[in-house]
Amino acid sequence: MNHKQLSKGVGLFVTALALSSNFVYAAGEHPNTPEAEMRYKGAPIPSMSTSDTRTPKAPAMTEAEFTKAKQIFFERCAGCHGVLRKGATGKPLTPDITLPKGTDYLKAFIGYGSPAGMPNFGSSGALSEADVDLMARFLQHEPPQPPEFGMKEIMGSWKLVVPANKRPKKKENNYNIPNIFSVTLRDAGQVALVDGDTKKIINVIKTGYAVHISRISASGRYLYVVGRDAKVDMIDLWMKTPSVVASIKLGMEARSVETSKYKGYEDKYAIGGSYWPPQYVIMDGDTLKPRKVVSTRGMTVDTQEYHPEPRVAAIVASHNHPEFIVNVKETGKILLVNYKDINNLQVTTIDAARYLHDGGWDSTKRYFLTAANKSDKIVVIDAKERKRVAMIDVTKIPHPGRGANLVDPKYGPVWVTSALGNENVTVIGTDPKGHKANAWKVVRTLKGQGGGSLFVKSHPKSHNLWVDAPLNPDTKISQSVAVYDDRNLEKGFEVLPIAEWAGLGAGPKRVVQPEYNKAGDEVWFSVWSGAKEESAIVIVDDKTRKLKTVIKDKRLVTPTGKFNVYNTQHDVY
Ligand code: DHE
Repeated sequence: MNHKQLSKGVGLFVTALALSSNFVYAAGEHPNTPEAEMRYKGAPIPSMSTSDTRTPKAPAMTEAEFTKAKQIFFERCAGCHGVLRKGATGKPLTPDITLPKGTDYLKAFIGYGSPAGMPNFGSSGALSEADVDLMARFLQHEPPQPPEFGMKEIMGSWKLVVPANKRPKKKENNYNIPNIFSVTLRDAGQVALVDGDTKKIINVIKTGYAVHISRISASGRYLYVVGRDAKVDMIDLWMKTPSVVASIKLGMEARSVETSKYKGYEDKYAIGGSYWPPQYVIMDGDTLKPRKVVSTRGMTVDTQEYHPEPRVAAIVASHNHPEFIVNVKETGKILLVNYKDINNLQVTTIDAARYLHDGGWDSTKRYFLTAANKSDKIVVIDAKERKRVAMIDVTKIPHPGRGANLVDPKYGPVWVTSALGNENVTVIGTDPKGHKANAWKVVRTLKGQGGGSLFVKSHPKSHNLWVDAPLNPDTKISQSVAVYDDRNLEKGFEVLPIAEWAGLGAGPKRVVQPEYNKAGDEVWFSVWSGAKEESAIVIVDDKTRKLKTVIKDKRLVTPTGKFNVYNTQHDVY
C-alpha cells in the first residue's frame, strides 16, 4: 500500500473520530503524507485554560479570534506540534520561526499542506479560508501556555469516595473477577465492566473524558482507568457492584496509568503519566492519595537540547525491581523510577530514541520492548540489569500496543509488533539464553493485510497471532482481522470478517484491539463505530476461529480497548 492510500484511510479514520467526538474534521487528501501516525493523533484533547501573551510584531488579533484559534490549535494541531509548539511529529512553530515566514507563507502551508506530512487543512475543506488566515496569524504569537498542575491542584482534585477501611473485607459479589473485562467506551467517557463468563454487562461507570486505558492492581482487586483529561478513577472489584472508590486529576491531559507489581509492593503504589503538564505522579495504590509529582522536562536524547513538553507515554511495572518503567516521548528517554523510597527517589535514565510510545514485556517479563515510532525502532530494556540491550531497526511507524509473545518453531521465543506505516508484521527474537544468535534481531517480517495496524495479540495457550488494521483505508481490511498460526507463520494469514459477523448497520465499524479471556480460548474484538451508531463486541472461538457470540447493548458506545483482569494483572499477551 502506498502512502497516499494510507493517508486517505487515516483521514477517514480522523473523520470518524471527529464525528464521534462532536467536532468536524473533513477527510480530504493529504498529498504525499508519509506520516500515518500524524493523523492518528487527531483525537481532540480537552480544552484548557491558558495564560496568553501577544507578540508585538505579530499580526493583530481580537480577543475572540485568539480564543477561537487556540481552540482550533488544541483540537487539531497540538497532537503533532505539541501544546507549546516546540515540535514533535510535526515541525516546531514558535514565533522565532513563524514571524520571519509571515502570514502569506503560513497560509499557504496550512491551506495546501506539505510533502513532509502537513495536512492540507484549507484545500481539503477542514478549515475555512477565514480560519486558515486566523491560524496563520495566531502562529506568529507566543504559544499560549496552559497552567501547571502541581501537588496543590492535584491534591485539590483528589476524591476518596470510599476510604480503605470502609470497603469490603472480602469479595462481596459472585463474579469470576479474573475473567471480567474493562471495556473503554471512548466517547461516552465510561468503562463497561463485562462478565467474561456470562458476557453480561456488570456495570457502566463514569470515568474521564475520552477515556483511554485500564490497568489492574497486582492483587487483581483494583482497576485503574485514565481519561484523556488526566482523570484517574479507581474501581474496587470486590464490591457488590464494582464502583469507583477514589478519583484524582493528574493534570490536563494524560494517557497512561500503572500500578506497582514487584513482590512486597503489590497494590502499594499507582502511577499516572501526563501529556500536559509533562510529568508523572506517584500515588498510594489503595486511595490514589498523591505522594510525588516529578517533571519530565529536560534534554532530548539526540540533539541534547531542552524540551519543555516531553509527554509521558507508556508506563509498565517492573517484575524485577520495585520500579516503574516510564517512556518519555519527546526526549526519547526511558526512566526506571524506583519506588522503594520515594523520598529519596532513584531514577535510572536510559537513552533510547524519539518518540517513545507503546510497548510490553517479553514472555519472561524481564525485557521491555517498546516502540520509538518516529525513529522506526524497537528499543529493548533489560529490567533486571536496568540497561538498554538493543535498538532494533524496523519499518515505518511500529505500533505494538503491548505486543504479542509466541514460540517460533525455528527461532524460539519471539515478540511481535505490527505497524501503522506499512503492512509488515515484525517478529523479534527474545531469548538470549536459548537462541543467542537470534536475540534482539528481526527474525521474520510477515506480510499483513495492510498498514494502519494498531494492535497484535496472542496467548500462551494459543497458537494464534491476531493482527488488527483499524486505520487501513480499505474497509475490507479495517473491518476484519488477520490471524496467523505460530506453528507455520510462513503459510500466511486467514482473514475473519469480524464487523460483518457483528451484523451492525452503517458506520465505520473499525475492528480494534484483540483481547483474550483468562482461559485463552476466546478472543474479543471491538467493532468501533461512531457515537451515534451501533457498535459491538465480537467474540471468536480461538481454536476453531469461528464466531462464538456478539455482545450488543445500547450502552456499548464506541468500545475500543478491552482489558481482561487476569491477563492485564499478569501481563499475559
Ligand atoms: Fe492510545 C495505549 C497514546 C490514540 C487505543 N495509547 C496507548 C498508550 C499511549 C497511547 C501512550 C500506552 C499506555 C500504556 O501502556 O501505559 N493513543 C495515544 C495517543 O497519543 C493517541 C495516538 C492520540 C490521542 O490523542 O490520544 C492515541 N489510542 C488512540 C486511539 O484513537 C485508540 C485507537 C482508541 C481510543 O480508545 O482512544 C487508542 N491506546 C489505545 C488502547 C491502548 C492504548 C486500546 C492499550 C493497548 C493495550 O493493549 O495495552
